[in-house]
Amino acid sequence: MKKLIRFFLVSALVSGIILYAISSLNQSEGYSSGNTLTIFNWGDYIDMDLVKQFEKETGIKIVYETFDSNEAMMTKIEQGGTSYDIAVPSEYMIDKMRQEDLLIPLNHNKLPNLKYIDDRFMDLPFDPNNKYSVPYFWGTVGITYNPTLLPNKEFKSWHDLWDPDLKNEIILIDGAREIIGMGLNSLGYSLNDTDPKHLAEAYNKLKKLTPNIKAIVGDENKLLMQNNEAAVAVLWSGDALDIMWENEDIDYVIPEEGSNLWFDNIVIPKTAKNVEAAHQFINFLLDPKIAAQNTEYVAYSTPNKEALKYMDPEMVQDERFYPSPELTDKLEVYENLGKKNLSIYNDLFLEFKMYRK
Ligand code: N2P
Repeated sequence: MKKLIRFFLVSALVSGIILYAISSLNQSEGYSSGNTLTIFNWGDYIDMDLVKQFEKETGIKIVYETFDSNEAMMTKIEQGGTSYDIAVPSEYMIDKMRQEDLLIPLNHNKLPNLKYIDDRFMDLPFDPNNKYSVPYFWGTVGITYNPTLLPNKEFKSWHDLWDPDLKNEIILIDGAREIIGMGLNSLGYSLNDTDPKHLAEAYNKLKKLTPNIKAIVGDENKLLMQNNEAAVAVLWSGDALDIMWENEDIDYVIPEEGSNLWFDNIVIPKTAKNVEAAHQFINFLLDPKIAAQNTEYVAYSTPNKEALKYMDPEMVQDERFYPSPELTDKLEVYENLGKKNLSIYNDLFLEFKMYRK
């Protein structure tokens, strides 16, 4: 009996020592369960090597999830479920989130690298003084096309998409603001227009585009264009550049009637559980060399002016992706149109997608 007790005592001691050793090992690597950072970002929107580098440098474990539209992101955040420490909405959604009290004010003292952001991207109307958000990437919406597949076509205006020769050739990005906005812009209206008559006109105009539409998709648009499966796509500038890196025939234009200029910023949602690590991660991404590496991977335009110095000059000097302030001044930024109007846009877009089927 004594032997048995001794055996149990010794084995309890030994397993205690082993458990202690494992847990202190974990802590020295920083992988204690409390030190996790949960990130919610657009698809294809970070160099994953940087995520690994951050984990290694800090011992913080990153849980990474993606979304493909502001609306999808917002629905998930409102549902609760997962507590995200970081999210990356666009400007109109940031405005909405801050009005709905869904964001935590940032501690700028913990973000010394914020000084590297170009003033042009700071203190914008959707977030005065950057109380809640830090610039991540920016860009435009435009037309990507493959002149090799369409030798005699020119793309200058939104109207060019309605050309009957483009039957089943066009890919549209799966975004309500983008596509309803394009319909409005093509009629000479603002992409923030909320006049029901104008919206109905835009909807009818989009319906007429249906025969030319091959697909309405998210990130898959890139593969379809790269593999010459579609000749034209309406998409965000950085996706266009990414496509062009793989298929040099392709070009990108911002239509002459006007288009959208957007800003994606990083925020800390109210549900965050690791606000400290969120600040650490944001400051890490703002580091000029890190931002340069991220930009050269993601292909979108960086607001980090110091990062531009570390990047391929060809990329930075390309006016299609770094349009001058004179051009961007002519583009429109999405406004937060309010709950009612935003749902009208979403409903119209859904109806349009149903109509196509
Ligand atoms: C990246 C999506 C970019 C988001 N795949 C444009 N707001």
